[in-house]
Amino acid sequence: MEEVLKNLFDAVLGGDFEGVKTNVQAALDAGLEPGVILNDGMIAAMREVGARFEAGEYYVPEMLIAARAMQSGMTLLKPHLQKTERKSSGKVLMGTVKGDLHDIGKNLVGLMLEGAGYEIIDLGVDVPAEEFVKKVMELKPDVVGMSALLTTTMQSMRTTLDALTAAGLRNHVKVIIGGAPVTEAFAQQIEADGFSPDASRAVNVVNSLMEEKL
Ligand code: B12
Repeated sequence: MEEVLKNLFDAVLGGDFEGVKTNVQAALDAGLEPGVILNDGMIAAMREVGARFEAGEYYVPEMLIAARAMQSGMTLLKPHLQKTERKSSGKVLMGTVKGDLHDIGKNLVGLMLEGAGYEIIDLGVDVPAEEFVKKVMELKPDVVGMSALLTTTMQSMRTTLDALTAAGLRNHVKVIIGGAPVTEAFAQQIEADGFSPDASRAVNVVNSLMEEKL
C-alpha cells in the first residue's frame, strides 16, 4: 500500500482527526484517485475498526471516534468525489432505518448519487417507516434508499416496504437497500427493487432503475 494511504488508514483507525485531514490532503497532492483514497484508506480502516470491535479490542467510543475522524476527512474529499457534469437525473430519498444510528455508508451513497446528478433528500438516521411513507407522499421521489448496519434493524427495511405497500405507494417509487449485513438475497426476499454492496455500484443500480421508470 502507498505510504500515504497506510498513514491515512492508521489515522482513521486511531481516531486522529488532524492526521486524517493531513493525509487526505497529502494523498490528493500526490495525485491519488479520490476513490482509491476513500476505499483503500478510509473504508478499509473502518472495516478494521469493525474487526477490532468484534474481537473485543475496540469499544463503542473507539468506533465513534474513528467514524468522526473519517467524517473529517470526507469534508476534504467530497468536492473531489463529485463529478462536474450536472443534469438532474431524478430525486432520491435516503434514510437509515428505525433503530439504527449508522450513517457513514448512507452519506457516501448520497454523495455519490449527488455526484451523478441526483437530487438527494436525506431523512437522517433512525427513520421510522411512517416517516418514509409521509415523505414519499409529500416529496414524490423516484427512488427511496434505505440503509441498515445491524442485523436486527434489517427487519425495519421489511417493515418500511410493507408500510409503503399498505399506503398504496409501492408502484410509484423504486426502493433500494444496502448496508454491511444486507445481501442481494435479502433484497429479493423483501421485494426491494435493488441492492448494492457499495456506493459506486449504487449509482449504477439507481441509473438502471431510472431507465426502467421511463
Ligand atoms: C462506525 C461504527 C459505529 C458508529 C457509527 C457512527 C456513524 N455516524 O455512523 C457507532 C459508534 C455509533 C456504532 C454504534 C453501534 N454499533 Co456499529 N459499527 C461501526 C463500524 C465500525 C463501521 C461502519 C461504517 O461506517 N462503515 C464504513 C461505511 C462506508 O460502510 P457501510 O456502512 O457498510 O456502507 C457501505 C455499504 O454497506 C453500502 N451502503 C450502506 N448503506 C447503503 C444504502 C443503500 C441504499 C445502498 C444501495 C448501499 C448502502 O454503501 C456504503 C459505501 O460503500 C461497523 C463495522 C462494519 N464492518 O461495518 C460497526 C457495526 C456495524 N456496529 C455494530 C454494533 C454491534 C454496534 C452497536 C450495537 C454497539 C453497541 N453495543 O452499542 C451500536 C448500535 C447503535 C445503533 N442503534 O445503531 C456491529 C453490527 C453487528 C451486527 N451484525 O448487527 C458492527 C458490524 C461491528 C462488529 N463487527 O461487530 N457503530
